[in-house]
Amino acid sequence: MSNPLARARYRLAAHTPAQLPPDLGYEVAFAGRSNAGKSSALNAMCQQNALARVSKTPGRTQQLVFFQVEPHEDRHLVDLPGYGYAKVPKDLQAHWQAFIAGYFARRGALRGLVVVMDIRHPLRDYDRQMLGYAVERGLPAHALLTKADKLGRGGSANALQAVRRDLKAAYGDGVSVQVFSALQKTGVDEARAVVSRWLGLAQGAGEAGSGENSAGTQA
Ligand SMILES: Nc1nc2c(ncn2[C@@H]2O[C@H](COP(=O)(O)OP(=O)(O)O)[C@@H](O)[C@H]2O)c(=O)[nH]1
Ligand SMILES: [Mg+2]
Repeated sequence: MSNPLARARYRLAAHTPAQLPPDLGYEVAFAGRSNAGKSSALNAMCQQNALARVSKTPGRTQQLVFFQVEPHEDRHLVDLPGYGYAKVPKDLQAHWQAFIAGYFARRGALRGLVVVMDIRHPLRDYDRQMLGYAVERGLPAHALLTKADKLGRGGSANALQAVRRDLKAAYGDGVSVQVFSALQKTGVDEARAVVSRWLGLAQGAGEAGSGENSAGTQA
């Protein structure tokens, strides 16, 4: 057993750089367009039903939500603001661009980025922008192609190959990718292993390499 992320809990939501927790320890950021399945992916990886719903207040989605991975005080999962339905005024958009760009450029604790994408609509502008921030900074990124249950096995495999090729051409070897389904729990162990490694948390004995859908990952 032993899921290193099982004891993640809500810590705070930051609307401005001044509200970020001290820049210490290790953190992994999660990005995704609205409705891509990011909250569901976080909950599946942490084996919790409502972790990522804590701060889900309509109209206040523009915040960086920090989940502390207990018992550690300095390991965090960071839920980045999504992009999509909400019509955001231009000046607020500019504020967010600057906040996120600055976070990626300067956050010392940031160890990696997970980009959650609907397997049927991967690599949209927002996804590429987030991947670009990580790669420019020299940070590793990992793409989850989620809702894989919506495609058959063959469809998922095709989508994975296409995205892998695209990522390789655009970003070289810095971005890995796997299929995922929060509904069917496909690829959860694999995603958790990547995030745990970036956080410096060992996967429990017997869990790493258990092989659930391990064919999907590119190292
Ligand atoms: N079929 C399927 N639906 C999913 C999956 N993950 C999320 N969803 C659904 O997609 C919608 C958006 O999910 P949510 O996690 O809130 O997305 P977020 O906006 O990116 O945080 C919800 O209706 C979820 O039930 C999945 O793996 N498979
Ligand atoms: Mg969400």
